[in-house]
Amino acid sequence: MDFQAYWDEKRKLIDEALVEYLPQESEPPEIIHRAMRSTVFPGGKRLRPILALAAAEIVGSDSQKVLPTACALELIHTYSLIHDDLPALDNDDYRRGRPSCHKAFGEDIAILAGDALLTLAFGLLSYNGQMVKKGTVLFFIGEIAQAIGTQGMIGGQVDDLKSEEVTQPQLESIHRRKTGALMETCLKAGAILGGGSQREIEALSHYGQRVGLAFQIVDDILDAEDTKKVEAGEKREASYPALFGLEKSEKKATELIKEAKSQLSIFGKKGKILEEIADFIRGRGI
Ligand code: GRG
Repeated sequence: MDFQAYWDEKRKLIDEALVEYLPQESEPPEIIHRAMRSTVFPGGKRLRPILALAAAEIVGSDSQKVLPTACALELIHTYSLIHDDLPALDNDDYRRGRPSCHKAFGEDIAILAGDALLTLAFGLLSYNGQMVKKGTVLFFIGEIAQAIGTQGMIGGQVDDLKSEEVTQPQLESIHRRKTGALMETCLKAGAILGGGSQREIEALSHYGQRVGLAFQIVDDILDAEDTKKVEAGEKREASYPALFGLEKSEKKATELIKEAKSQLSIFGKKGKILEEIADFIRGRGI
């Protein structure tokens, strides 16, 4: 199966499951359910849940087994976007070409919609206990809480907000926590819940760390090249291009992708899809 067909198939699987998992818009209180659904759908690339499904498959598991968890990871990602767009944080009026959640529903509902998606995600993680051994699910819930809490995504975001000048190690630490930790956890989700060996879990986790950091560096590069943002004087200090320039940033992203792909050698030919996903992250297609 070619890469685009693989992506489309997984995206469909994830979207159909999300339709089921999210409360209906007609269910009271309607406004919050509308706000949740209108941010989750039509949605973005669905990269994080696809990483989870691909990791499950590479360790020989049926991807259906990790579907609720993969969807939970997408809901967590969506919550972070809603909150990040708020006036108190990044103050973005648009998300994926449409009014951001607080622009469409008001700040009060946007805050609550983000909270509700996060809460629903933890419910889904525990629901996965029907398909996977409960001890494994409990262990993974701990992993995800760690990845998105103050030692992970939230901590990285706090340091990004509060730091004025950063050194390379500080910047790398911000990126690894803010963006990389959730992405690494997506790989671990597939590997752990899919029943991978310790060696496989470690390889996928190392792959996740590298693609996670590369993803954020590519995002920094795209931001720095965005003429509208440059003209508006929107320069992010805590970014690779601000610290190293575009050329070095491009080189670093390419190196990380190469390193990520080398982690897949233990899987032989089965590693092809994750190799292609790594290239996709570098090139940001789809
Ligand atoms: C506010 C709780 C909270 C956390 C903030 C991850 C994060 C930390 C905020 C999200 C906003 C942001 C700029 C993150 C950087 C990573 C990034 C570019 C996310 C967008 O991910 P894509 O491109 O989005 O995968 P789609 O639209 O495809 O889902």
